[in-house]
Amino acid sequence: NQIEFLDELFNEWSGFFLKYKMALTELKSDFEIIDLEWRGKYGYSPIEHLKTRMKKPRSLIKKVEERQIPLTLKSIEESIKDIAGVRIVTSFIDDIYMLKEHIENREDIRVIKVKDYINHPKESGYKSLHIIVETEVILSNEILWVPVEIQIRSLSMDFWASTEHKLNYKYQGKHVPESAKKRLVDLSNAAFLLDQKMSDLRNQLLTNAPLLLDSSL
Ligand code: 0O2
Repeated sequence: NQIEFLDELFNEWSGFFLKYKMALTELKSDFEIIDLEWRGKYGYSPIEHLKTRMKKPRSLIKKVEERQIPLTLKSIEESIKDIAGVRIVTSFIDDIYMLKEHIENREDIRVIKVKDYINHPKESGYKSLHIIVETEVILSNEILWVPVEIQIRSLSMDFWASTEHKLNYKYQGKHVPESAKKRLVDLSNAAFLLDQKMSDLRNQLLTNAPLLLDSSL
């Protein structure tokens, strides 16, 4: 009957999302450990803050429709790699690439694809480094490698992206005026300039007085 069918469907979908939740728990703790290690050893961590998110079913279905993927768990699993997402925000641009290198060197993470929207920004002005990885999840009697999208960006790139997202949300389904699009690109460039100036200042301070790099930075 219908209740049993819905029950079964619900169990199947909850089971499907479980491994992604495990992967996020794993990665969050991995990066929190790195953060503790860096703060303890050097008084400074490249991680300003970190968030995890599971893709909302509505956004998942939208992507499935756009890409014309069959609505089966198997094909969704094979085609969509950002069901689980981690966003790491850093203070400086250099920290983004330092974290990338760290991720590439970890044995419990396999890098599948790197999308560098910092050196190659999107038309919207969006800047961020996206790394699609598979992370190791150890269960009681098996090991899973689960895909996760890690987005790494600076505070100012994050400020731009979240504000732009809110502004565009108001226009959902409607045409965003060209003048507004252009201003958003200009604002993205202005945010990037701030990043570059902060990096310059940091490098200058480090060259003149390396000890200034302390936890208050
Ligand atoms: P949500 O809510 O985060 O799930 P692909 O075909 O895989 O190469 P895809 O999957 O669109 O392309 O991946 P892409 O473009 O590398 O990254 C998509 C995600 O990056 C988005 O997630 C946003 O989080 C972010 N993003 C990309 N472009 C923009 C932009 O112009 N503005 C903002 N604010 N964020 C952007 P989703 O899937 O849209 O949503």
